[in-house]
Amino acid sequence: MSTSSNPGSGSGFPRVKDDSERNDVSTTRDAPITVHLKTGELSGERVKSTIRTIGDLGGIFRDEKARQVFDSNAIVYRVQAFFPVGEGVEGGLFWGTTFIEPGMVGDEYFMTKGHYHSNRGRGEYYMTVRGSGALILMDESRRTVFEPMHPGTLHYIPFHTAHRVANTGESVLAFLACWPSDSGHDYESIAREGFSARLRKVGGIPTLVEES
Ligand code: M6P
Ligand code: ZN
Repeated sequence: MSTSSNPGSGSGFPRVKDDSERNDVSTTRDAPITVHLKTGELSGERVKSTIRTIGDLGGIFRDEKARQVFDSNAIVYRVQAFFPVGEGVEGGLFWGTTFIEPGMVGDEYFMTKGHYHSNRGRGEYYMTVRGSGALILMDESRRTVFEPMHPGTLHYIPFHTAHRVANTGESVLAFLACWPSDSGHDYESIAREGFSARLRKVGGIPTLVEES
């Protein structure tokens, strides 16, 4: 099989033409992505970043007054991701790292918004690289459990399962993720119904407390 070199690749790596249509073997060869295994940091010109601040997380934490005490620009987490195909394309895979700052809102740990996949029949992998935390999983019968996260722990998120991560440690929690490109994010169901339990610090220990 020919491995034709990309024209115009004189200096460094050429830009891919159209990320959303791309489906060939040169996707990462032309524009490599690297993962720094100690920190989780992704690098490469096609890495996209998103930041979630305290101001973006209204309605997520139990203690809304405690959330409002923070500067609304304070960063709770950021996500770096690589989307080799367009969002919603069937058959592709996305890759990302999420970095959650240490902190508490009331007795709840800084955490991600959490979501179901819009396409409920899609699973996901998470793998922790730095810090400590908890992956909170809720199935569609609203049974909620959590898995402790430490460097090296691998977490399989079954399909039909809402997922959210809390940083229970005193340093940044970083985890890698891989999910299908046609998963989508359903935040609305979480906004409407929440998780059936919250991970709260009780007597110094992360504890799942059922919502009353
Ligand atoms: C992981 C993946 C992403 C997700 C991110 C933050 O990197 O699951 O799809 O966006 O965590 O989680 P959330 O979207 O719930 O804020
Ligand atoms: Zn997901």
